Amino acid sequence: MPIMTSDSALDQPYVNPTGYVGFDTITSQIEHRLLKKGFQFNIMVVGHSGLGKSTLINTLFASHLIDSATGRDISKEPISKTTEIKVSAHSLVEDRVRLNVNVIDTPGFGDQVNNEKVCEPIIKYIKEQHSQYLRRELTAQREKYIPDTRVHAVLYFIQPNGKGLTQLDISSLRRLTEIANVIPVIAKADALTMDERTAFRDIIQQQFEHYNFTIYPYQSEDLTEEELELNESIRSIIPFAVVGSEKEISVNGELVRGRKTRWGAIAVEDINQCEFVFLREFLIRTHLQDLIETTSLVHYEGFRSRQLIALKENASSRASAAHMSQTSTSMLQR
Ligand SMILES: Nc1nc2c(ncn2[C@@H]2O[C@H](COP(=O)(O)OP(=O)(O)OP(=O)(O)O)[C@@H](O)[C@H]2O)c(=O)[nH]1
Ligand SMILES: [Mg+2]
Repeated sequence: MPIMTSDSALDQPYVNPTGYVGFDTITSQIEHRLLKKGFQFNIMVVGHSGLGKSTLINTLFASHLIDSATGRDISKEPISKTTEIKVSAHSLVEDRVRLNVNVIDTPGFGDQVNNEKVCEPIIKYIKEQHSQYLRRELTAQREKYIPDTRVHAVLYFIQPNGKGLTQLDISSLRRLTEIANVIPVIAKADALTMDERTAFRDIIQQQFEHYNFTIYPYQSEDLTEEELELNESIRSIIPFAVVGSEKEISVNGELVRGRKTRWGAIAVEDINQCEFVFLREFLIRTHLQDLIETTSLVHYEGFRSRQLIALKENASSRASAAHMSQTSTSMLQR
């Protein structure tokens, strides 16, 4: 009997069961399983030094994630300079949903003696997570749940210099966009006026196009009309102009997360003052699952197939070398 492919299954006319079968509960079964397991989301911050990378991560999750491992109440202390790649694991719960977040904080560029190599450890870290996953996947007794440490999103911080990307940005973005979902942001946007931000965004977008960087979210044929529209509007405001703050300030007698600037107070969550809320919605509310899936289906898959092809080629060249030496030995013996 021929096996029905999914395409031909889709072409079949609908069949209405005569009695209740019960598979309409499948969505709640999936939901139950996912809720039990929780979600794993790994986010990395990268960019020049002192751009507010550590601060923004803490603003994003509305808690003092970085440095929280020490267990001290440090929410009132300033964040210290990041000097090495530091991973901190957190479990956040909202309603019934558990979100496990790994934050990978990286040292800012510009402090190292050899700046050309500054991105190297970051690239190595991302690749290493892929190769660890692959190793665990290839063991004979594969684990039921392989812990996922693959980097799902790289928040890339751009200096608000009004001019454009630096050479270091260009070389780093070129490599990062090839192996991970990169989401660029204009850091410390309070340093620019609204008009300056728009002009700066245009320059950056042109540079992305010029250098052919594939910035997340990607074009895909599998998306619905609605998703395509959403992605289009997101692309138009990338890079998000953001402001981060760990402190609360008083705005109209109300305490809100924000900063005092020379132009007055900026409330981080005010959509008229910066795009922090859009970034958070995009990362956590609309694209969290897609970031996780894309990492697995695009970036990891690419890594996996390259590795396996290399392995196969290696094995076959070893086999042919062995065959050749065997043949020459037998010829010599003749
Ligand atoms: N004006 C302004 N200052 C900010 C903003 N975000 C953070 N800062 C300040 O910038 C300084 C550096 O912030 P960090 O979060 O440590 O920056 P970083 O990018 O992690 O720095 P490195 O770890 O050294 O690379 C701190 O004094 C922050 O308070 C922002 O959006 N606007
Ligand atoms: Mg830092």
